[in-house]
Amino acid sequence: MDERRTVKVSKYLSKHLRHQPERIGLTLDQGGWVEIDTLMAAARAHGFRFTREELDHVVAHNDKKRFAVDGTRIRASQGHSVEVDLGLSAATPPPYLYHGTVARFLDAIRAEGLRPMNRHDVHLSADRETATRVGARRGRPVVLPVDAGAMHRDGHGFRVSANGVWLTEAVPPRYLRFP
Ligand code: HQG
Repeated sequence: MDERRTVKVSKYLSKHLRHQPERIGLTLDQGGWVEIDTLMAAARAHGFRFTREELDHVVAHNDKKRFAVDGTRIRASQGHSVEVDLGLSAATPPPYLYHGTVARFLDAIRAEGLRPMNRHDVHLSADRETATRVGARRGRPVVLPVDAGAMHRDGHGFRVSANGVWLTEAVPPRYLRFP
């Protein structure tokens, strides 16, 4: 399966497993899961065909391991805008986590901290390299270290997704290190 096709199927899955399942008549369960057969039939009925082999390839080789398969079901591991309960348990973060953004957001972030915007949670990375890639989606990346150890001591909850993305509700400005 070539890279372009992998990205195309992955983007299609992200769109319908995270954001707009109703666009192809899908209903996710509370945990965000859907039967693979149902997903494939719904996609086909709405003009996008992919094989089970292609789906398995995307699940296994997707650059961020965005999707998880459990028996006959699939879900996105994180990044939803629709209401789902991923059932992730609380986790103790490393002392520092990193957020990748761009300069034009810094004034707002200085004033109000990091907010989840359209997603459920603020997404943080365990290493600078990943945060740099996240920021680079929007322009020249700026990486903000987050004092996750202090946040955790102060009672802020953290969870970590199946693909290693750290999630928290919000990051107040005092826990951020600005350039
Ligand atoms: C910014 C991708 C103004 C924030 C990535 C970001 C990640 C603020 C944008 C995942 C703000 C939200 C998430 C504030 C935050 N004022 N701007 N107070 N607080 N922002 O896409 O972290 O490919 O929702 O800096 O790899 O960029 O989807 O979050 O620029 O893991 O799997 O508002 O998405 O993964 O953007 O990315 P997003 P994100 P996938």
